[in-house]
Amino acid sequence: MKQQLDEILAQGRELIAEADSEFALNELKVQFLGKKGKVTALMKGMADLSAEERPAMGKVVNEVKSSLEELFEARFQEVRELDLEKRLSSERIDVTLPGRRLPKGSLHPITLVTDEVVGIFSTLGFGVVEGPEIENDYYNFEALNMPRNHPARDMQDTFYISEDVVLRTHTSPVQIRTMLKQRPPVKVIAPGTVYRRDSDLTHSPMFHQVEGFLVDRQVTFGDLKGTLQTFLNRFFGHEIGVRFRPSFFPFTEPSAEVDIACVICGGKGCRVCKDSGWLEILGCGMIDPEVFKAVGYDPAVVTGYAFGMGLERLCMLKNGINDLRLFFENDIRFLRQF
Ligand code: 2NM
Repeated sequence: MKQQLDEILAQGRELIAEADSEFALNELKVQFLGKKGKVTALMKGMADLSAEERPAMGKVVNEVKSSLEELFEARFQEVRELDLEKRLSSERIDVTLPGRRLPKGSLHPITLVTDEVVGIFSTLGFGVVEGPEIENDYYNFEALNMPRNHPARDMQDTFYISEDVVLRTHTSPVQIRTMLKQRPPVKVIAPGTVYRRDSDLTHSPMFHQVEGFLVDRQVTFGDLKGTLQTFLNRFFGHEIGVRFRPSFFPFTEPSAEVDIACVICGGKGCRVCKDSGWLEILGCGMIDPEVFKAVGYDPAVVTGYAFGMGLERLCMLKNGINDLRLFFENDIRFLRQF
């Protein structure tokens, strides 16, 4: 029996040294030390020994068993370390490699001019207000001196949601809401999206506007002219020719349309200005007393000016863009240039 044990130990020593994975070692451990293993079988055989032989033999069996256990434990340790080394060398990460860059987006050109226009008027002391794109008839039309049956609110131009609710056709209702909330002096601009039933090469049913107004005692048309000239000079980056032509809006009296000297030909005449040398760029006027009455301001005490401009046109002139549709197609090759 002693000889058998020595053989088992020698065999175990050899096989354990050869095993090169945790899996192989586990299998081997079952073969030697498991319930049906070689060592366990010999221990059971001790029952046949005489009482004198048994203690000495028991001691040898235990020694072999613990030797094997030690061998297994040591080899397990080695195999684990080998495994780790193998993984470290095959799965190595080069931390000095440059990272993968995320593609960077850019702001839409209309967003950029909106921010620029808002920025210029902010330095001139205007606050910025916003309001809903779905508006009550009252704020969009009635309070702006456009009673029912006024041609400007014809079904042709307005998206009606119900009899009394529309998609705002301009940002003026935001001005009305502001006047109803604040007492003069008030000096704000309202940038935003507006909607009109109009769709061709030069009209989109959804477009963008900035409107502004100032109400105080003794505001004059001269104040309006100075403010707009200053704005246009800053926006186009140089002193720019400006002319005011008489016009009509229901919410201003007197009213004017403002032209700038053509930024393409400098006033000589070209295709963009249709050989006139001038480009229409915004509308403006002195706020009509009827509007003041609607918001509870006393027209005998205060006066005010107001103006409005389309941002798509402003953006096209500034960037030499000749097709309105480019703003709404979201072609990445177009957008990337801003
Ligand atoms: C324009 C032209 C002229 C305008 C008027 C008002 C308000 F609410 F104060 F009466 N807001 N905007 C106005 C005046 C807008 O856009 C071409």
